Amino acid sequence: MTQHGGDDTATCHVGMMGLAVMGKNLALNMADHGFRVAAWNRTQSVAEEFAIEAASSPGGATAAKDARHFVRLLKRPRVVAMLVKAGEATDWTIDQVKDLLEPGDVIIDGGNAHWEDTNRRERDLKARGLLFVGSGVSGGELGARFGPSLMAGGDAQAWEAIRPIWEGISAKVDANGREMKGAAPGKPVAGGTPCAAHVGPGGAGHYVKMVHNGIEYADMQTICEAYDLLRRGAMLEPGELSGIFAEWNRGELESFLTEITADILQQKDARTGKPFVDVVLDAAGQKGTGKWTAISALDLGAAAPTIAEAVFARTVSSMVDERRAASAMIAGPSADHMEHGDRARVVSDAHDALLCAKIVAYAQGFALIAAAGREQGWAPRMDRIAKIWRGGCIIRARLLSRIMAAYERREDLPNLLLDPEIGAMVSKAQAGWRRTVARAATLGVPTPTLSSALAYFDGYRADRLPASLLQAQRDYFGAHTYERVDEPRGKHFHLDWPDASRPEVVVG
Ligand code: 2AM
Repeated sequence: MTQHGGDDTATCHVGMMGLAVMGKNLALNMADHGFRVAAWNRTQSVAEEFAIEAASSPGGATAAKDARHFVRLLKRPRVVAMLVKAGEATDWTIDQVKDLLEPGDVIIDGGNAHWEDTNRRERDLKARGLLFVGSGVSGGELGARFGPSLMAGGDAQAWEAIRPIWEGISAKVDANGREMKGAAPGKPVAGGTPCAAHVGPGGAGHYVKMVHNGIEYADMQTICEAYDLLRRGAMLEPGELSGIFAEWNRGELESFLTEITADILQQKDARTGKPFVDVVLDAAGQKGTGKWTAISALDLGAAAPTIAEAVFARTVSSMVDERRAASAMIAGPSADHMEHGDRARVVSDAHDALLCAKIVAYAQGFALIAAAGREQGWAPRMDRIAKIWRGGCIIRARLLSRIMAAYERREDLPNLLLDPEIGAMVSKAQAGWRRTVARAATLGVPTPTLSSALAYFDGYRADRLPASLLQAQRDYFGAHTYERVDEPRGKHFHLDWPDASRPEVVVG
């Protein structure tokens, strides 16, 4: 077998189109697992370089000269993965091969497509007999190289065709739900549960990846708020806080994000010797998946306020100059630190707030996936989603094993907060959560996600909400009608408000 495309026989198990860092790393991962890769890139020299790099791996690779050659290199049914820029580049890349492929062949888009584009592409390709999988790929460059979390959407038949590859290259978790590491980079993990699954048809895979990112926004922001409150409220230094996060990482809060937070907080800036967090500009960036999640929640009428708050918190942070000016003009509360004796309590309360808010962010994310599933007819498998988020991805966390168990106990669980085990965790921790939010409000430390999660929790568990007053207001100014507590749902009334003597009328 040659590496440079002279060989036209179908020797490759999988094709990869788009060999920038994500595509290249995913393809090297495939080759490490013994899959021979046909490599194609818009700029052909990139494919040649890739084949040379992959030559020493068990699978190896063949660089394709052009799309026709690429397709000829693939065993049937052909599996073509693509990792190119989301948007027009994806459509263009599909166009390069769609006329060359045959019914039953599979195209996988592992890019960051919007799920509605994935729905469209799947429909269009199905009309040609081609199977299309929109797969979320999480874990960044390192995840792609050594084990990502893979959330595949599309036909069950397409999943069966790609399953050995997708399960093979994904991250693996052990019996305790912890990510396993290979003996050395490029040496695959033996055994373990794969973090790859079919989560539903059409755009479900990309939808689940989008919500993963939304939860990630909330998860990161809650950590930042706990850090801020402990630093400004309890006068703890970054070095001490690093130790606190490291300790939390040995308990229920164990997660990739808790772990890296402990690392970050002990990092010193080489130039100034200051804590690294103090030299980083406090303006958060965003690429849009958190925003997409919040927009989708609003479109569906699903409540994901904590995820939305996390997006807005980044937006507020990015208004650096305006905040600096406002800070000189608007005073906050005068008390600026805790009693020293309270420290241990403040720290353990912050832990509890973080745990509860994290659970709420997951509850909102899963409820959002369920709502999208109902609208799209996807029947997404929640237990599988929790299962494959346990390794490879940014939100991997101990809590996800509990969430998986909750959905295994009850597949149609309407909200994670209703699971007995998870509900008990929140009950136990809620007093500390409330004290944390109250403390932050008193001190003037912003905690948009910790607070919004608590408001969601109290709203969700409320037997009666002041929406009764709200409906009365709507009926007063707009004759929008209201329902009565003592009449069946769907029966609408209107009161002629300014004239108090007039009786209410039944509207429908
Ligand atoms: P390139 O190497 O030829 O630039 C990530 O940028 C990947 O997407 C790369 O493989 C890149 O190909 C490809 N890509 C970026 N923009 C593209 C476009 N407009 N059309 C096709 N492929 C594109």
